Amino acid sequence: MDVFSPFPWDLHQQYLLRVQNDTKSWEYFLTAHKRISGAYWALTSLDLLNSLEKTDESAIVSWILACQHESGGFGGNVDQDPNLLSTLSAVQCLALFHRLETIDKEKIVSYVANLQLSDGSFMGDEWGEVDSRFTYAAILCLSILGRLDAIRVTDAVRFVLSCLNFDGGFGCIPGAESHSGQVFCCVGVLYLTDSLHRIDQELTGWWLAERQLKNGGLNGRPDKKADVCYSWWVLSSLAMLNKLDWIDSSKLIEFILSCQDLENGGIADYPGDRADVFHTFFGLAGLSLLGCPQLKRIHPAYALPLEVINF
Ligand code: GRG
Ligand code: ZN
Repeated sequence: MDVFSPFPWDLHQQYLLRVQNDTKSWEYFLTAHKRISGAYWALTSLDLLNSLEKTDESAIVSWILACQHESGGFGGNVDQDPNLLSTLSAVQCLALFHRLETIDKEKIVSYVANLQLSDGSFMGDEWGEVDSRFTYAAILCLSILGRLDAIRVTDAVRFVLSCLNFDGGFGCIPGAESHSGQVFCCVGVLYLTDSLHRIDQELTGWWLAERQLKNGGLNGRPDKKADVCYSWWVLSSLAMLNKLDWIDSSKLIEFILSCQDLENGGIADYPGDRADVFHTFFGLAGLSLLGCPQLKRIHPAYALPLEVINF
């Protein structure tokens, strides 16, 4: 029997195209300030479904370019201040459309490099919040642009290692509780900088594998409930550590499939809840890492289809 069944990829494609164009919905209004990240989740999902050509590439690219500021950074929408996470999303979207060659990369590089602090960490924007998420965003952005040499990589790695906890997980800053989202960011930085040998990969692998619950789903930290987004944050971390087989993949596949809306398309955070674009991406990306034949393969650290990263 096909373990990836039922998987109505055409319904998921229609769902993603529909929500992109539904400018009157409440969700559209609520997410207006970070639309560029929403665009990244939706466009990457469509690309995984082999359907990127169904989008209006020139309109989307023009809008992305209109979100860029003089500093080189991108805002979450045309009227928003620049920040590192939106800048990463913009670069990822441009990479999906193979449009990186048409922009001024050096401006983006200088925006990112200017956000690095003396301890190696990165601020999310000019206001100064520090979080290991921002180190990942900076390192990935510069990896995609081929300009890791523009920052102090050794210091960035040292900061990430200072976020490592005794349990093998990572937090958002030194001393903060381990959380799967942060583990993804920190393992991602170590992977992209060839530094995974600096941690006890078995211990981190154990912390990640223990996120699987009886229902097959994964949680974000101990004693929390399973949620489809961790099929990305946890599973991609295990993939970077080469330990995907440390969890029961058929049970996870079953959990993700049980979160699908089989009538209208899309994937929810847990069974019976309402589908949204983010969890649709996390579900599809998880299924891609698990080898679903109807999806393109995704890269666990770049969070883009493998064929986009043509090094
Ligand atoms: C390109 C894939 C990609 C990411 C960009 C935004 C980002 C970089 C990383 C975010 C990593 C992160 C911290 C993810 C966790 C998000 C999440 C589901 C937080 C929920 O935390 P709680 O405490 O939920 O509300 P739990 O499940 O712990 O109860
Ligand atoms: Zn979630």
